[in-house]
Amino acid sequence: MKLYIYDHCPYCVKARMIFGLKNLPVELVVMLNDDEETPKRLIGQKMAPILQKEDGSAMPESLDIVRYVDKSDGEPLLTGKTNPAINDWLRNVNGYVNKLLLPRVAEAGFAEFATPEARAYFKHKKEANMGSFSELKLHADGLIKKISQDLRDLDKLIVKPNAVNGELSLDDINLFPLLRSLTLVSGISWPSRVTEYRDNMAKQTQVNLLSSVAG
Ligand SMILES: N[C@@H](CCC(=O)N[C@@H](CS)C(=O)NCC(=O)O)C(=O)O
Repeated sequence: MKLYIYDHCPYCVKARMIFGLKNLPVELVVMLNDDEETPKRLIGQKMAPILQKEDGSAMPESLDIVRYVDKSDGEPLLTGKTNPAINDWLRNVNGYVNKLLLPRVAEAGFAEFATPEARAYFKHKKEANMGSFSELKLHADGLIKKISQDLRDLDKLIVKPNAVNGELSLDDINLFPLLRSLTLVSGISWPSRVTEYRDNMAKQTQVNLLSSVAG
């Protein structure tokens, strides 16, 4: 199967995680960020991730892909209970974290930005929604303090390094992509259990962290 992604995209990381966790082969195709033709041909809109199955049919929506792949061998892995506190934590952090992340993403060495046009497309589209990146960057120090405090709260919720609630669940699929994105940002203080969880999940899911991609 082929998985069409952007490397920076947290939804794409969700889909990548399930292949890695199950150790199933998948061909990753990183689209250029300004390539509208490929996703429109596959699913009728410009959106990633997209799973192309062996029969050629294409499936959008990260969590649909996760469920489909997890069930594909009759031995689902994501059988653990979710914890509403993880969902609440993510909802709070997702309310502000893009202000910190998107200006960094726009400057980092991701394959979807291999041409200047692809990088400019991303910046233009996101700035239209979020305001100018140079303005957002002025708030970086405050946002780094805020996320560092929120990570301290998360530390208390981590049950095991190999599964946030002790047994793999959708909470892991939702939480790890955000932690991976945060590794783009230097200066964050990472509490020990969150660090151990982040590093262990990167290994288990075979999805790289981003410390070396930062621009
Ligand atoms: N509900 C979708 C959301 C996916 C999504 O928002 N993907 C973003 C990239 S992070 C996207 O493709 N946006 C269109 C664009 O980048 O032009 C999912 O879970 O798969």
